Amino acid sequence: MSQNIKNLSKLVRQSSNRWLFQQNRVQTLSLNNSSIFVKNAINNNNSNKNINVKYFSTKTETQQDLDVDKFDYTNKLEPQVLKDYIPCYTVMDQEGVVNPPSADPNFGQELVTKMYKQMLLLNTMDSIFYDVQRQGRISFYMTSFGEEAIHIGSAQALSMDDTIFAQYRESGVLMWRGFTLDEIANQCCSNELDPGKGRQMPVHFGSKRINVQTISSPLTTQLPQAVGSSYAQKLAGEKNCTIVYFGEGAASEGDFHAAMNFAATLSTPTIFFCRNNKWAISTPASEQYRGDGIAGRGPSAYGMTTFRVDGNDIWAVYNVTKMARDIAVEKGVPVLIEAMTYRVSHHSTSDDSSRYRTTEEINHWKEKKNPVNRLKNYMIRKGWWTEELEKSTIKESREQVKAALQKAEAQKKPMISELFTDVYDTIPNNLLEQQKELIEHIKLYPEEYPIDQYAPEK
Ligand SMILES: Cc1ncc(C[n+]2csc(CCOP(=O)(O)OP(=O)(O)O)c2C)c(N)n1
Ligand SMILES: [Mg+2]
Repeated sequence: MSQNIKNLSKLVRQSSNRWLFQQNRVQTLSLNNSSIFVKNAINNNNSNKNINVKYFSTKTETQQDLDVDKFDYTNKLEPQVLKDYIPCYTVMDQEGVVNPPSADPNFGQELVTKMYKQMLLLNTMDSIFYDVQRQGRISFYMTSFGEEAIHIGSAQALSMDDTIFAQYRESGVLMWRGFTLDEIANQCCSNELDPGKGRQMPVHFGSKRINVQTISSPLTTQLPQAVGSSYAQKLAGEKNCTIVYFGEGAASEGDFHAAMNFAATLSTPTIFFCRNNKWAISTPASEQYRGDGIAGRGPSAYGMTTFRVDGNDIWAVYNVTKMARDIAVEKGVPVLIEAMTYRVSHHSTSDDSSRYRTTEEINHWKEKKNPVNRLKNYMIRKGWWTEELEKSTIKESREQVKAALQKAEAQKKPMISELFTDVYDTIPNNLLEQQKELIEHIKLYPEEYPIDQYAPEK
């Protein structure tokens, strides 16, 4: 089939690791299944015959597609309103029964037990770190109570080569990828083993080893970045995608719309994963949007493949994320997921949610829609779990978390001079002067500063 192609992209290799990206307009090329064959050299007059040139399409359009008026015309004057809401996909009830049974991913006992234990470990860690913050031992903390199924279900559906951009309430995703309790404790305690050298607030994790970009607090900045990351994956011909997690509150930022439109028009393999937990600090979701929530923006506004899923059902989250990943990677297009859930905890240690919502509301979600209990009931039905196992696992988790915390608290803080490093490749003179001044000042008044808590200067 011969098609008109617009926006054919050309990657020109400038040197071994430098690529120049250019746009070309071409007339014809042939399509064979999903492969695109460019007819000979498109730029026949390209004088740089010897440079390595890769061609691929960012967009194919049939003649029909070029007609932007896809709607019907009508002579009836009537206001149009939203008619259909996107349904919420769910397969496992609170008793752990999967319907239809074919929707059960049917993982073995070992893997499901690992998933469940990970949820318990996340809960245990959150409880201990929350208390530790209240005792003033760390400066800040955010828990993930109520969103455990989103973390483990979605993370299990991804490949380690898929890049992750997180917002901040996704610790379980990192843990599932192998981010250790020691790494978490070192970051939260801002000690010298923290790769960020204590410059970020607690829970702003990141790790190259597990392919998770460092979290940054300004909301929604990670969405356009994730589109760039997935576009780069596509240009490099990788069979991977980038997933970006964000809250329904973050989706009110302009960056959400810019990112969605870039992803849609550039056809990038991005998974936009919205955790709709009904609250953005004290602002309820009902004050964030009108219409059909976040999912409703996908198909109509951005022409994007979209799912709405029960975020408290781990198998539904897994199935949806797996399908989203297949679509993103195989078709090279973005997918939007809106996972419906509830933020059971306070927003962070700086928040008291009893000021703006009722205990009844929280208890409803804790008791009637609890994602951890749902998986527990599934396991009990299979004969894989007992109350004794539950008790011993929680006890073990507490010991692991406490041990990691004790070790992290015993570490020194990063060297004071590190305050000035890593922003510039070469530290500019004005910063060097300030660094010298600070070190001299501390030497002059040692009794005024707890310098023994910091790693000695090298
Ligand atoms: C640009 C920007 N504006 C405001 C804030 C302050 N802030 C931090 S978290 C938050 C609420 C975000 O809610 P949501 O995206 O729903 O995520 P959730 O906390 O519910 O997981 C706000 C307003 C910020 N960090 N960045
Ligand atoms: Mg929220």
